[in-house]
Amino acid sequence: MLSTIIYRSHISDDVAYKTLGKLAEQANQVNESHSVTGILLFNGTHFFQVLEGPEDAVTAIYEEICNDPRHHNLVELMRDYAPARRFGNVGMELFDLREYDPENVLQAVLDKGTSKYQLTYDDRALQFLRVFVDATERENYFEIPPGDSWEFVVDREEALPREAVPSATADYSFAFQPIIDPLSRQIVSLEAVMRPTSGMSAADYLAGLPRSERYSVDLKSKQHVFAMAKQLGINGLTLSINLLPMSLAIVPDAVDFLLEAIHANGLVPEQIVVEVTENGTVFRADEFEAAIKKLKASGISLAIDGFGAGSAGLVLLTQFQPDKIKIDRNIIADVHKSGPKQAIVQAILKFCSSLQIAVIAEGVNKPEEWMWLESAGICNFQGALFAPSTLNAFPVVAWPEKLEND
Ligand code: FMN
Repeated sequence: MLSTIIYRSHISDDVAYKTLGKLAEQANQVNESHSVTGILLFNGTHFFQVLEGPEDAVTAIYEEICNDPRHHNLVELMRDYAPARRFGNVGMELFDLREYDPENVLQAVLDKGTSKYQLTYDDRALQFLRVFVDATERENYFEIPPGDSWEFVVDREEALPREAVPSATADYSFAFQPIIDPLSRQIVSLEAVMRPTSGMSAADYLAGLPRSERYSVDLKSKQHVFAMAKQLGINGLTLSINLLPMSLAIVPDAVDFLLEAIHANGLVPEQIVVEVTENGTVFRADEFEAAIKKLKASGISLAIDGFGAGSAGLVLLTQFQPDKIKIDRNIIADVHKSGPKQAIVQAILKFCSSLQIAVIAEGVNKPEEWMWLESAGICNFQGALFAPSTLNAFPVVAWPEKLEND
């Protein structure tokens, strides 16, 4: 199958420009022997490359390129399939954009680098080329240092052993994981996630219960969370709990039940955040909306969990706006390497800024993910990079510290 990959990257500091000609010469031979087209643009700091050809060959060459130390911060912009070649000339053509008149550079690339095969004006690959040549996306290139330029260090005081509390019930207990602001070293909130004793996920456990019990079990489990939070001594810290949207919509007086349990454990509604997923909010929309109104009127905050993974995300946002959005972990994973993920995060940040909604990145596991997201403007993070979720106990946080030699 004919495949096209486009990426951009940053040249490494120790690479002399004059060696690029040799690089292109060697690549030309490899590409030619595999019927691959490589168009490489260089603007003095960044590379931009189009690779097109048989999928296996393109993938194999691209893997080598990804591991090449001569560049870093490689971001994949496009991976697409086509019925016919867009770029006719196989081999490798290097364009140092600084040697061209900006007015004519795109035409020069097209004249030399392609045989104008199937290249229509609105072709996505051509648009990417155009954007790189015009440098219109340059403010979105966040250059991040290597992952090992930070160390993640447990605060000695926080590392003091924290007492685990007894499990909530025989069927399930709760794991706690903080949401933190790493640079100001603050725990923003503590999230409690149901952990069934059987080892299955909370979603599967609840889905396995008869419908008549599912939502009341979900709601009543929060009574245990509030009791555990009190035992753990969360004091004034914000506590995030998860609820199925339907538990709010169809259990009679669900909000009153929550409020009673909150007060009974010495907590206040203002320190509670209810996280709901997008899935399921579209059913029983009227009841759900009524429960949300009551929830908000009581002082409890609302967050959308796993934003971007469900089915109703943007429509939901037109109907009511939560206080917080947690961007789904699948969007966060390897965001520093993916152009589509970066574009989505930036769009989320833009509309959340217009709507005054706080943004949290969940499932942050790598320093590079955190650094890219921090550069994009996110301040609140949750993930194993900082603190694992901890059963029946207050988790210990490892705070990032910049290593001095970087
Ligand atoms: N190698 C290719 O075979 N084809 C290419 O199109 C290609 N483009 C490259 C673009 C850049 C910006 C860089 C830094 C390297 C490129 N290379 C390309 C070189 C590969 O990364 C790698 O060095 C090459 O596949 C030879 O690997 P080897 O020395 O391990 O055999």
